[in-house]
This record gives sequence, C-alpha cells and structure tokens, in this order.
Amino acid sequence: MIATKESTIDIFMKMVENRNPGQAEFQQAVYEVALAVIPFMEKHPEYKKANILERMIEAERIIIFRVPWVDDQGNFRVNRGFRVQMNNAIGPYKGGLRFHPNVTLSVLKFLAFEQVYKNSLTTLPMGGGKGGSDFDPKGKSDNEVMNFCQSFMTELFRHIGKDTDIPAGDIGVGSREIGFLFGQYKRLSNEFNGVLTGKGFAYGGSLIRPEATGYGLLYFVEEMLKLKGDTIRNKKVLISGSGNVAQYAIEKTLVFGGIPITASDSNGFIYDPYGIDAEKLAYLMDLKNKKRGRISEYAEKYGCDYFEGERPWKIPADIALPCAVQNELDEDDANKLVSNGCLLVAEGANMPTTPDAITVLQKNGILYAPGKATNAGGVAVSGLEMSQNSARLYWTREEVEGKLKLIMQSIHTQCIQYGTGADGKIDYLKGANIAGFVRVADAMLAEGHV
Ligand code: NDP
Ligand code: 2IT
Repeated sequence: MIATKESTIDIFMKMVENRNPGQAEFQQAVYEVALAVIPFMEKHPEYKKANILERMIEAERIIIFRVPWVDDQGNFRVNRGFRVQMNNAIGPYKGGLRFHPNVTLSVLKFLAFEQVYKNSLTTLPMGGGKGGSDFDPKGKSDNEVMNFCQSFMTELFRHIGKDTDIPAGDIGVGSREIGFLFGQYKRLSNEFNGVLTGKGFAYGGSLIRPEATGYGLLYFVEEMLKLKGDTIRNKKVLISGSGNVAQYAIEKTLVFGGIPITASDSNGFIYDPYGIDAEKLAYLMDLKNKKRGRISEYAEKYGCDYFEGERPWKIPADIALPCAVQNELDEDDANKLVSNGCLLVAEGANMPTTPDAITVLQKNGILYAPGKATNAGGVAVSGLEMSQNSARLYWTREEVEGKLKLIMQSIHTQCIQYGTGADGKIDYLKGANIAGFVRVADAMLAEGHV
C-alpha cells in the first residue's frame, strides 16, 4: 500500500520536473503539497477524475515584462518584472510583490502556488498570485525606488484590478513601495480603488495590516501551545529576519510574555540573551525601516553578540520562528534545534524549512506548522482591507485585530480537522495542505473544466 503511494508521488513529481525544468523552489513547494494531497485523493476519486492537482500546478497566466528605469547617475537600467496569476477559483488573484535580486520565475511560481492554499485557509474570497522583480531596493535612493516602481506599474497596471488581481507587499516591498505603485496605478487608470493592499492608512490602508503577519503567527503559536496545556509566557524565542514579519513577531511575542532573543538579516544574526524588549525593538524598527541599516548595528548599540554569515538556529531556545526567506532552516539547523530541546517551529516566512529539516522536526516530535497556515494573517488582513475599501469605510484596530484572531483560530481548527492522525497526533503540514486544497478543488469542480 505504502509502496503504491510512493510510486504515485514519484510519477507525479517526474511529470512536474519535466514540465518545470530547473525550477527547484517550485518543485519543492509542489512536492510538499503532493505528499498530503495525493493520498487524500485516493479516498476522493472525484478530485482525481477531474485531474484537479495537475490543473492546480499550472498557472492560469504568467506575465513577464521588461522594466526600464534610469538611476540617479543617469544610467539606463533594466530589470525583469513578473506576475504569476496562479488560480482564481475562489476569488480574484491575490498575493504580494517581491523585489529581491534572487527573484526568478521558479521563486514566484512557488510563492503563487503556496498563496492559493494559504488564501483558501483564510476562508476569505481570494485566489492566489504572486509577482515581483529581480530589482534590488537595497542601496537605492528613494528617487530610484520611485522611478523603478512607476516603470514596473506602467506595465503591470493593465493586468491587475480590484476585482481581477490585487497585489501587496513581500520582501523588499513595504509601505514606501506600495505608495509609489499605488500613485502610478491611479495616474494610469484614473481610478482610486483597492487594487493594492498594504496601503498607508491615509489613502485606504487597513489598521493592523503592517502588524498582521507577525501578530497572526503568534496567535497561531498560542493556539498550538494551548492544545498542549502550555503558553508562550517565559519561553525563549528565536526569530530570524528583521523586516516586517520579524518585527511584529517580536512585538507580539513580548505581549504574550515570551522572550525574543535573536534577529537577523542577510549578513548575519544578533543574539541578545537578555531579550529584545520594547525599547530595543523600537531601535530595530527605526534602524531597518528608516535608516535602512544592518542588524550588526544592533549588536554595537546594545553590546551583544553578532554572528556574521550565520543563522540563529544554533542558540538554545523553546520556540523557533523563521521569518526571513525560503530554505533558511536546513537539516543541520533542525538537528541543532532538536538537540537543544526546542518545542515548536512555526513559519513566518514562506517555505523557510527544507523538506529534510521538516522530516527531522516531525520525527523528533517537535510541533511544526507550515507558513501557508501560520503566516496567513498578512493576506487575511489584506482581504479585510479589500472589504473596507469596497464598503468605503475604515474599521477600528480592535475590530480588525479581533477578526484576525478569529481567522487564525479557524485556520488552526482546519489543520486539526484534516491533520489529526489515528494516533491522535496533529500533522499541521498535512492538515493545512488538505484543508487549503479542498475548498479550491470544490470550487474548480463546480466551475467546470476551467
Ligand atoms: P522584508 O523585506 O520586510 O524583510 C525581509 C527580511 O529577510 C530582512 O531582514 C532581510 O534581510 C531578510 N532576508 C532576505 N533575504 C535573505 C537571505 N537570503 N538570507 C537571510 N535573510 C534574508 O520582508 P517581509 O518581512 O515582508 O517577509 C519576510 C518573509 O515573510 C518572506 O518569506 C515573505 O514571503 C514572508 N511573508 C510576508 C508577508 C507580509 O505580509 N509581508 C506575509 C506572509 C509571508 P536584508 O535586510 O539583509 O535583506
Ligand atoms: O506571502 C504573503 O502572504 C504575502 N506576502 C502577503 C500577500 C498579501 O496579499 O497581503
């Protein structure tokens, strides 16, 4: 029986590799889903008969375009822009834009594919998409970033719309970039609407959207621990990254009484054994969001250790929250977490844990939950921003955060519903993948062969 399942997955993955050659990240994301969904479809032949998984892994549309811009020295520069419109079975395409030199079609296809499942888990009417560019905002002036964003939107605007495709932020795209992109969309379309989320509050943004991914992650962690009769209080927490998700994960960890002891960027990590408190977090936010400096400066300011070129996972702690980038926690890192007695790993980033690392965590009984469940708070509040824009009103912080909390609790419940094994153990990875799949698959069945 097991041998049959394995060979079905092997055959499926060979097809995926042949159709998407060299796209390692996309293949990895599909594999993770296939491991859960293929055995599930064996018991649900209606999905298998309609070839749902094969259809889901093929993007509905991919747009690739040239982005010309001029730097401050007057040099003519060019980058590549993308939008992957993966699936709109349950709502318009929805997902962030990433500006980072490592952006490739493979990276954006993996992100768009995961987004389909994540958005489904939120229970809001949003399909999945992702886009971005290999443009590197690091070291660029505000003027250069604006020029780039205006050029990027000049092509993208004809492919998106408030009921068609609604981009937002991701790595390298924060409130500054969303502002420039929105301004250009408005000029080109002559419309003021909710085509982008993550907007500033002054021009249609939702309260709590900046905080939503990090806060949502901690609400999810609290649910996982509650089930074990435990809480975050007094637990040491490893956090990677120091961008949007990491900053608000640190903030909510403090609210829950946990002790965040690390933060990182692409150069290295800081270890603050006394904990990153509210004052130090304010410094970190100013350093990263305004000065656009390096995390090493935190160590200089507060006299703690800085580890150049390393990742935080070797530091003993109770909880690990990877909040930076894909594949940032590998098998060796997972072994270190196990030997240091870590209890729980929950992903703020998208696909930060490699498949081998996930195996190590699960085999050793560490609670592990995947990003498509745990970091869904960001896109969930983006969905709430869309609702507010459509209704042309603003909700209070309490109203939005209350809804965010309920959505994270509902995602946790869905993971339990589909991920509880015969032995009573919860496999959050399996639960999230099957729950996310079912809603989209049912919509695809209902909508016919589209
Ligand atoms: P930011 O751009 O605000 O921050 C990214 C952080 O990751 C920075 O600290 C950056 O360091 C670090 N980083 C980037 N590349 C690497 C690398 N190769 N190795 C180590 N660190 C790296 O992005 P976000 O905080 O928004 O996104 C972080 C993660 O969360 C991403 O995986 C994203 O897809 C995911 N996510 C984001 C959501 C959102 O609402 N923003 C929602 C759900 C998931 P440096 O400054 O050196 O570049
Ligand atoms: O990965 C993600 O979920 C995001 N970057 C947020 C997407 C969104 O549309 O808010």
